[in-house]
Amino acid sequence: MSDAPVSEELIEQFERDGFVVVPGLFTESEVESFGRAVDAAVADRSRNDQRALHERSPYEQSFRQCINLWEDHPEVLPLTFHPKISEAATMLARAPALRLWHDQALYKEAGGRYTEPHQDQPYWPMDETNTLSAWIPFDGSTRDNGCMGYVPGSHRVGLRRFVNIFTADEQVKILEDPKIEGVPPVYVEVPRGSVAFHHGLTVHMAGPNRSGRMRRVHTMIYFRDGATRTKPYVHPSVDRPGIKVGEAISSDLTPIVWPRAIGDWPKPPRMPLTPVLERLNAHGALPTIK
Ligand SMILES: O=C(O)CCC(=O)C(=O)O
Repeated sequence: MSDAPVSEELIEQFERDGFVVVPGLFTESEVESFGRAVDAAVADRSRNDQRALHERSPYEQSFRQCINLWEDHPEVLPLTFHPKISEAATMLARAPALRLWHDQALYKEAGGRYTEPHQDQPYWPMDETNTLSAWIPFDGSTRDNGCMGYVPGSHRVGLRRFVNIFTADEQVKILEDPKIEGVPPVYVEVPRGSVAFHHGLTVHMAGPNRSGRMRRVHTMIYFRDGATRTKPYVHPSVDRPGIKVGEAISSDLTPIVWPRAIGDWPKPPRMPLTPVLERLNAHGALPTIK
């Protein structure tokens, strides 16, 4: 029997479909304690936001987004750098080494709106597409609470299209793009303790939360070590460490997650936000490091 967290069959499934659910990556007690840690971190980040759901922007009605909780909430760090998840991601990417792009909690409130179909990669200022996300629903995800839907194979058709989900731009209908038109999304319920992975180019979305309870999700985004910044547009993962276009994306803000010795946890860097990011950070989406 192999100790590897993912089988060759699951890797091939990921390569074919652009998403896969890997079962049993967490123990029950880990799900319980990590869920509590992220709950507390999200509550802390959003402590100054008194707005009701309907008072928020459409994007914020899809979920509350708290980025890089590993930096300012030490109890989240062992989740973001969980060796089993890091190793599984590296195997799925068939990469020699992966770095963390960033982590984020995505908490979809009861009554929260659907998440618009999009690809992740166009939001990131790098051309290399060996990227993927781990999506961890602490209570499991269902059609009722806003599970994810994926367009199978959409990462392999040469589609790379920016969808402005930040302003809920209904003009851009990526599902009608000729490259994937007619391929229905597959909605996937993820059991508690399992992790869903999707490729950075996979078109995906999530349903609304009709469950009456918060959909509690934590995610980690990974990219292959050696990628370079190829675009100038604003992103905290490269702007905070001052990485310029043409430079390798390697800093203490995006540490190697795997291979990494067990127990060798990355040290959160003390990198302040840039003035532009300070202005964008109205509701605790980013850590404030002074
Ligand atoms: O959780 C959601 O509603 C959307 C998640 C997503 O788009 C992502 O993890 O890339």
